Amino acid sequence: NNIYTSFIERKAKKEKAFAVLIDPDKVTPADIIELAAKCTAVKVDYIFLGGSLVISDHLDECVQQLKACCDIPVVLFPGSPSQVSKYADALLYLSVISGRNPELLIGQHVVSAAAVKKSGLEVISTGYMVIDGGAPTTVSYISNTTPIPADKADIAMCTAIAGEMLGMKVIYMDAGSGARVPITESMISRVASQVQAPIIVGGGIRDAEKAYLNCKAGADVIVVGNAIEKDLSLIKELADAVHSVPVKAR
Ligand code: 1GP
Repeated sequence: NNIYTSFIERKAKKEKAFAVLIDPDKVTPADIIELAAKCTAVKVDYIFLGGSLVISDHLDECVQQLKACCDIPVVLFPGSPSQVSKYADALLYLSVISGRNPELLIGQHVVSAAAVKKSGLEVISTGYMVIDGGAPTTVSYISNTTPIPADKADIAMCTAIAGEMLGMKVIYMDAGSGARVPITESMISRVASQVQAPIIVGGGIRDAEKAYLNCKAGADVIVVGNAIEKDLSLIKELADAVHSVPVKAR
C-alpha cells in the first residue's frame, strides 16, 4: 500500500504532489532516459504512465526502463485493461463515475480482475471523473461518456461524494489530455470541501500558476502530460509551484 499511503500522508501534512504523465506511445527509450533525469532533478513525486490509446506494445519495457533509471514511483493510469504491467509500483483502478457506460464502471474490471490480482500490483480504487474541457478530448470520445459540464460544480461534488461512499480511495478529476480549458478552481474547491479522499487533478494544465491555484483550491496531486511533451523545461516550474503551496499558504 505504499503509493496510496504516500497520498494519504502527504494530504495529512498538506503537502502537494506533482505527477508527470507519460504516454507510452509518445516516448522512445532515449526520451525516457532524459525525462527520468529531469524528473529526478526537480523532485517529481510520481510518474503516471498510460494513455487512452496504446498503439505500441512496449509498456513493460517503458516501466522497466523508468525503474532502472530513476527512483520515482511509477503509477499506471490505464486507458484500457491491456495497460497493466507488473513492473509498476501501483495501478489506478479507474471506474468512470462521471459517465454511464457500464463497461467502464464495472464491465472491463470483471474481465481483467483475475489478471490484475495476479500481477501483484498495488491497486488503488479510483473514482475517475471526466470534466468538460472545452472541446471533445480523446478520453470523452473513447470512453463513450458525456463529461460533467465545466460549470456544474455541484454535479462534480455529488459524483465525488458518491464515489467516496462507494469505497473509492482516490478521486481523479480530469479535463482530458490536451484539454483546451482546464478544470476551474471553483469546481475543485467544491469537490475538496466534501471529500476526504486525495484528489488528483489533470487535463490541460499548461503553466505553474494554474498548477499552484489548483493546489490552493484543494487538489492534492497535479498531473501534467501534454504541456511537458511540448516543453520539457516546464517540469521545473510546475514542480516548484506545486511544492511551494504549503509554505506560501501558512
Ligand atoms: C490527462 O490528466 C491528464 O488524462 C493530463 O492531461 O496531458 O493535458 O496535461 P494533459
